[in-house]
Amino acid sequence: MRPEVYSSIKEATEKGIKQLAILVDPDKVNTSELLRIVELANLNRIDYLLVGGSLITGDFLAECIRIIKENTTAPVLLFPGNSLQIQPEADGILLLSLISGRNPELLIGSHVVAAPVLRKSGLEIIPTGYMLIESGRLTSVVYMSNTTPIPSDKTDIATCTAMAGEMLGMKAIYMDAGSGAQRPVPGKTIEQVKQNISIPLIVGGGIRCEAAARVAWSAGADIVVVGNALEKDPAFIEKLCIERDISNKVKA
Ligand code: 1GP
Repeated sequence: MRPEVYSSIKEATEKGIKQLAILVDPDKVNTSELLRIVELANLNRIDYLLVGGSLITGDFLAECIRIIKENTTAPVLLFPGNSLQIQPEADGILLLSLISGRNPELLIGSHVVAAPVLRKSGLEIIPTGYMLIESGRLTSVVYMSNTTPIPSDKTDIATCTAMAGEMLGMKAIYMDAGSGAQRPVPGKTIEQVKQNISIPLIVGGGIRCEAAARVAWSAGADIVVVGNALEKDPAFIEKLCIERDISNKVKA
């Protein structure tokens, strides 16, 4: 049986090992593009594959997960924009509570509705404090969640929000500038948050070059998530993995 995904995230975090996750939005890839991404993910020993989107309009989600599962041994985690995206074929789910916002549906309401489905699914549940950070443009996730993101220069608000998430029992914090963000989460914000929590810190949104991933990892992100940039250039996976491996060697 596969060890729990969260245990490996936690173990790597405790050892200071930097990890990389690819986000696949099933609306943005076809089968051959997906197979190419998975092939590159395998070749470069990607740590995790996330699947989901703020709004999925096509019908490729279940098939997308099936194809990924058939072609890789890397853990596949759902990163759902809503409870329609729950798919038992994945290994686990980042069960997101949008703690940066004040929309009760996304803090607890939709989780109540999803709870029996999740229980039956057998998915590994990873309770995740999800924080949106303002990024220079109105992203889909901000619009769809009907919440106000944390201003990117308010490191104190971000830090207190992450601390509260940990105190409430979240097992990870995900700071997201949103897919296609103009600006990624600032290094200073990542650094402050990391210094004040002990659970794994996931950071994503708007990371389009190795330098941006390096900034996030060196500021304290345990897992960097990249989606959009790979849809345009799947070969970017290799550059990101080289950067991850350099970050890990520098640390060792
Ligand atoms: C979005 O953090 C993820 O929720 C990834 O963002 O698509 O901009 O890489 P990008």
